[in-house]
Amino acid sequence: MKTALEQYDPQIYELIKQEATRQSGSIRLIPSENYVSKAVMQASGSCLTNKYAEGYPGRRYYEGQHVTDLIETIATERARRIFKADHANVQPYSGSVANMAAYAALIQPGDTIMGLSLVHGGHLTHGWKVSVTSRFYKSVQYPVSSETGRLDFDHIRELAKKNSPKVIVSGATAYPREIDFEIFGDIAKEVGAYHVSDIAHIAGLVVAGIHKSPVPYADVVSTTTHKTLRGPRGGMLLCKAEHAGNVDKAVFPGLQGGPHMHTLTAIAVAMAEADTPEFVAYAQQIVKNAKALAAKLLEYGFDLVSGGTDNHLILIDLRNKNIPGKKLAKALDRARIVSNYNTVPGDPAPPSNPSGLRIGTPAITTRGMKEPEAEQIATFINTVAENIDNEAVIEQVGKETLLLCSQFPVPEHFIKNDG
Ligand code: DSN
Repeated sequence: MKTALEQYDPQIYELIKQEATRQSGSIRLIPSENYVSKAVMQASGSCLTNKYAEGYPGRRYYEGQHVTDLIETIATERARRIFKADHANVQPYSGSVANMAAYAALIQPGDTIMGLSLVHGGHLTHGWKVSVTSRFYKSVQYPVSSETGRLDFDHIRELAKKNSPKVIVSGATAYPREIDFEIFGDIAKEVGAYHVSDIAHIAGLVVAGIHKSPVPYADVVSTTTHKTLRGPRGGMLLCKAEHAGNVDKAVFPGLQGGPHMHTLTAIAVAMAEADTPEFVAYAQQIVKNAKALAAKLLEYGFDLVSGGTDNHLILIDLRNKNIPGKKLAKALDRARIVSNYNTVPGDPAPPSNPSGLRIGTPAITTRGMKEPEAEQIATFINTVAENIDNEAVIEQVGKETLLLCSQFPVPEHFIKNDG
């Protein structure tokens, strides 16, 4: 029997099916992407999308909140429990809004924020020049060390003392090493700044206890819910009790109107999934897979920023291979391996055509792939890089990729892929 979507809008139905097929028939290495479970997908596609719920449980501006209040309370409690935080707000639409809300809760426009430079692995909203965060706030950006590719805390402390920021942001979107949030907390205290920690990428590793949590050392912790945490597309803030009121006000009514209740519902389900031994095993495997992939790439002579990885992510500096990041990303895509081109620290090339490639292992780990498959993927990447202008070889790798994918099915969806 045809689904309602298939009957009503065959064009969109067909496109969703094509995307489902693409997602199942490719090796997705974008480190911020994943596959949610069928349960999360069902909650996300539920009737909660029909409900407005401006405000917070027990304090709404619309009636009919018997269920929404319970769902938001459950989502919040689960988030608080797994992150061991005093307070959680699960309403941010995504990570960028969550970061804006964290700043709005703590400081005033015109104050100074200090975050990791985008071209060294930070996020746009950590004060990068094209982000409104650098218009609303004065922005100071810290780099990673040009020698080690790692955070240089002496330099960060020196910059903080010189610029007296009101907020120091820890966290990254393209940093392959574990971050010492305690030192960030110490530096922030030394200069009288608040510490905001953005753990969007590593939240799943933090919940699983693989990376140290910033919660004890940060005033506010911001995260997305869809990366290693493997929930729906959304954002979340965790904070100390003293900031709870300001954080809530910054999200609503400060930056947002009604929360997306279908997303909150799916976040609740994802937080329950994250509170299981299976999730811990998945998170451990993410890191094992990343390390295996990195080790094999090193064997093939790839230059990795910082020399390897402690987390889910690998940043390849392609300058020694003389291949632009974009060219390799596009060739890999033709071989059904999906990555993203990325700047590397000190990159002489522009962000639109940078020298690096960013890859990660959350999505392949969710499919059940382990170290042998991670090594196999490194071999695929090397074969494509070595034959970057040879379409026949790239096509052959694409066939092998498809075969590998067929052995590791993705979580089911209501619209099935074409195999
Ligand atoms: N969070 C970013 C990423 O890492 O892909 C996008 O904003």
